[in-house]
Amino acid sequence: MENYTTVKTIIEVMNAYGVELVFFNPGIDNVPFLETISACQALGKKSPKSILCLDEFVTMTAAQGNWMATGKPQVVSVHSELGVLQLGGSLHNVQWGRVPLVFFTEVQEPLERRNWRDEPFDQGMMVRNFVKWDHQLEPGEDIGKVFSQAFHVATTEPCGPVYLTLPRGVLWDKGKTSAPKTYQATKEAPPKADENALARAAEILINAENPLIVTGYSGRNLDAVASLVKLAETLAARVMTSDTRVNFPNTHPMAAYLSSAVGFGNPLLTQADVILAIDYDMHYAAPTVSPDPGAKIIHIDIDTVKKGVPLWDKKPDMLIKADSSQAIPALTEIIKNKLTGERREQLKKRYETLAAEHNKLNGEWRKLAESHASQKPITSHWLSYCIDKAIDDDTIIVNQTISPVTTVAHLIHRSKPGTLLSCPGGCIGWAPGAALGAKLASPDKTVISLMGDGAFIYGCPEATLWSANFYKAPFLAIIYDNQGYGAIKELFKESYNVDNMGADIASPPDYTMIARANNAYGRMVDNPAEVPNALQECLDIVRGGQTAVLDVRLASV
Ligand SMILES: Cc1ncc(C[n+]2csc(CCOP(=O)(O)OP(=O)(O)O)c2C)c(N)n1
Repeated sequence: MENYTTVKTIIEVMNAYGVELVFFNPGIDNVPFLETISACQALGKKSPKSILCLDEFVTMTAAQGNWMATGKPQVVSVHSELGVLQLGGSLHNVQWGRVPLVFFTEVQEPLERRNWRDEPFDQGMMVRNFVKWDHQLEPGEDIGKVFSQAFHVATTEPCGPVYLTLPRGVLWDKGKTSAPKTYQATKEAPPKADENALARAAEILINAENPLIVTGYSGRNLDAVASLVKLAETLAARVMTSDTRVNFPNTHPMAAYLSSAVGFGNPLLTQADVILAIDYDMHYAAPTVSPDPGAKIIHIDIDTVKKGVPLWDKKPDMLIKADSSQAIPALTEIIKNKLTGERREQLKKRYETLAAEHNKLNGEWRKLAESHASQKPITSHWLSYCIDKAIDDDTIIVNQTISPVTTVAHLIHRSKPGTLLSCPGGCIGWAPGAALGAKLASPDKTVISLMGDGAFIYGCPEATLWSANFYKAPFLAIIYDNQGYGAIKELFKESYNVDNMGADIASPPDYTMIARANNAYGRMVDNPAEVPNALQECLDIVRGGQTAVLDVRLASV
């Protein structure tokens, strides 16, 4: 084992922060690092395990999936300038996902390289819009301190990616072995909500006639799911959850359902008199639905600055910076103590009305899906309904469906914390890589990724399936195959009433052959009657240790 002293220090810091995997794609610069962790593994020394991904997009996407399933900080190692460029939109996704992740490369040498304005080449600039911190190691700087600081920044809420660049000489350093230093993770206590602010929020919420709780990523703390259930039950308030996580079980009577007849728009948002937003971002492509101008907005978030994404373009009436897993139970306690007997009775009635509405809408969605049982081509309703029937409560759904997203959200039921992971960012191609990362984290669970045909191709299927096979991390990929970029076509139709803008994946590739070429099982179905059996067959194969791709041909949109 070569004695790369810098690399050994980096590994010590990773061990201190509990890093278990390094998702990598190699170049000459990360050879000492990869060589050292391989040697550590061979010698039974503590170090993260390396996972080779054949495309950089997959490294970072798998790290995101792995973090969402484990909560552990992540490391990505790619090749210099070119590796970083190839990360592409996966970096946008980890930024939106607030993933505690450190990635590092060699700085492109020679260091004298200049741009056209004769300024020194600035490698960190490539990613500066997407990271919490980037830093180029200066001569004489203590590498252990720099890496410790990188992890501290990345893992402090609101978490996010950090990029370090190291001159080649530093990475290849074989200095004298000094006594090994030990490092300790520094952890800041997350902010606690101000009690007076919570008391004021409680008052507003108790008096609301039509409150709506909107949540985005509170379910990253698994305990926050049960406490949000208690809050919703105490207040008799509906909860509209993003699909990023199980923030709130969509099986619960207070889970906000929309009518299947509603197209664009969201009446719940426009009708609410008080909105309690918890850990919520406006999505980059948020629909143009706004709350009632008179509605009061209370916003509890770990990230109150939001880097220029104000909620519905409106300043909240109350903004409370807090760790929601602490703030939600504290708020519930205050509400419980403030509720009069009379108000309790009124809320009980409201609860019954809302629960009846939830059950009615749930029934309508199911009936609609059942009515498609023999409809050809297969509909996304029937497919989602069949998936719901085929999975157990512990199955992890990794979802990046685009045009059928509302159908998936209403028909695939998730109640256990941690059993739904979706992409908070906008870069397509996330589901296969994230499923790989989630399966590596949860070898005992069934992992199913859902995506469109466009997303499957963006997701570097060969690279992802190769790693899934090599590292024995089998998952099922289900393609909602509408033979095109459905969402874009729908937008075009809506805006310009044009039916075909040329965004069809006409004469689609045979996705089952892509699967087979990578030692995965592949099956295509176009008959609705075959969907339940095909799902069962693929699940049996995945549980038997082989990745499977199920291409479900839907109507082209
Ligand atoms: C990397 C990237 N390129 C382009 C887009 C723009 N875009 C948004 S939705 C979409 C269509 C996705 O197609 P598919 O995954 O098949 O889902 P569908 O819309 O058909 O449901 C595209 C191209 C994007 N978000 N990310």
